[in-house]
Amino acid sequence: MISTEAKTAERIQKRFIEKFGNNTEAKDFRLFRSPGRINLIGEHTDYNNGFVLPASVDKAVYFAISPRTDNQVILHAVDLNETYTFSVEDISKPDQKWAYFQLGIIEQIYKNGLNIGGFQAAFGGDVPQGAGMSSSAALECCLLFALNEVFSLGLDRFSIVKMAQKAENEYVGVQCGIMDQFASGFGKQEAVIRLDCRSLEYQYFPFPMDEYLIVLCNTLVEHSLASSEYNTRRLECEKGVSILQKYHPGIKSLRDATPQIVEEYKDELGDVVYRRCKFMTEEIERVQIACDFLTAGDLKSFGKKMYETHQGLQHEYEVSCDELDFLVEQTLDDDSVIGARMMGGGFGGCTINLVKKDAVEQFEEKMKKAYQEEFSIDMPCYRVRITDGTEEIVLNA
Ligand code: GAF
Repeated sequence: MISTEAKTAERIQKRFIEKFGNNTEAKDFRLFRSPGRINLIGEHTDYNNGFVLPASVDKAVYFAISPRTDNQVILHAVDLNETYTFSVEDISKPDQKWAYFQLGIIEQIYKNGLNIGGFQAAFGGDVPQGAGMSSSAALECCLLFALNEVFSLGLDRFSIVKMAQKAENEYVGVQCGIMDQFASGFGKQEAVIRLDCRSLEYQYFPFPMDEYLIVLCNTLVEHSLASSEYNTRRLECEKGVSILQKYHPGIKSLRDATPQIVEEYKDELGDVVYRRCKFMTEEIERVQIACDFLTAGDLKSFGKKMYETHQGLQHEYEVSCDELDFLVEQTLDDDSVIGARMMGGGFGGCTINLVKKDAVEQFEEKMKKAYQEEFSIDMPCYRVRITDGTEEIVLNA
C-alpha cells in the first residue's frame, strides 16, 4: 500500500479507536478496504448484459469494525462526523441517507437466510463522491466483505458483489448494473478486468503504465438528471429489445443484437430508441476490439476507441454534459493525450484520460486553467494507480 492510502486507512483506524477504544469488544477490531473504480471502455453496457473494462484504483473506502455482544449496530461516518445507532433487526429507513448503503447490505444478509449480531464500525475514505468513481459500490462491498469475515458468513466474492448490487437496487433504489461492485470486489493490481456482465466470466488484461498514465479530471458537477435519465436509458434499451425480439426471438438483451440488426429496423425503432440501440451494440463490440488492441500492446488504437465511446455517449446515448464535452474537446489537439472520454453514468463526474507520462504535469495545468476560464471552477485532477480489489488490511504498528 502506498503512503497516501496508508494515511487514509490510518485515519479511519485511529478514529475507530478514539470512538470505541474504551469498550471491551473494540480491541479485536479488524480493518477492511474496498476501492473505487475507473472504467476504460464499455459504458452503460452492464445492464444490457454486455462487456465492461473497469479497474479498481488507489482511492478507497475503509471500515474498521468489531462485533458486539449485544444486538446494537453503531455506525460512525468519519468524514461526516455523524453516528447512527440501531438494533441489528431494525432495517427500516433512517433519516441519515448515508446509512442506506449499510442497511441495504444488512437487508441482503437476511434475504439470503443469514444472520449477524451487533457490531460497531467507523468508516470513510478518499473516493470522491459524485465523481463517477463508485464510492457507493465501494462502501457496500467493504461492509459486506467485512461482515462476511467477522461473522463467518461463508460468502464467496461472487455472492458478495451480487448482493452488494442488490442492496443498491432494492434498498437504495438505484437500478445500477453489476460493473461497479464487481470492479471493487475483483480488482487486481495493474490490470483491467474484462467482464461479461451476463455470465460474470472475467479476464484480467495487464494495463501498462510505463509510458502513459491514467488521469481523471473531475468536473465537480453532478447534474440532477443523472439518476432519472439513467433509468430512462434502461427503459429505452428494453424498448429496443422488445421491438427487435419480434424479428429475432433470440434477442433477450441488446447484447444479443448487432449494429447491422439495429440498422435494419431503424424506422420501426424510431429516432431516440434507434440511437440508443446503435450506440449500445457498437459499444459492446468496441470493448472486444479495444481488448484486442490491449493484447497487441497498441495503446494508441485503444485510445482512439475511447474517443469513439465519448462521441457515442455525447450524441447517441446522450448522457454527457457541457462540462464533460469541454474537457474531452480540450484534449483533441494535444499530442500527449491518446484517449479521453467521459466515465461512468454521465451528467457530470470525471473524464478519463490516457496521458504521456512525461507530459502529465503540463496536461493537468492546461486542463485546470481552461476549465477555470470556462466554468470558474477549480478542477481537481487525479493520477490513479490500479490496485487490488476489496481486502482485509493490517497496518504496521
Ligand atoms: C453507473 C452504474 F452504477 C453502473 O452499473 C454502470 O451502468 C455505469 O453507471 C455506466 O456504465 O456507475
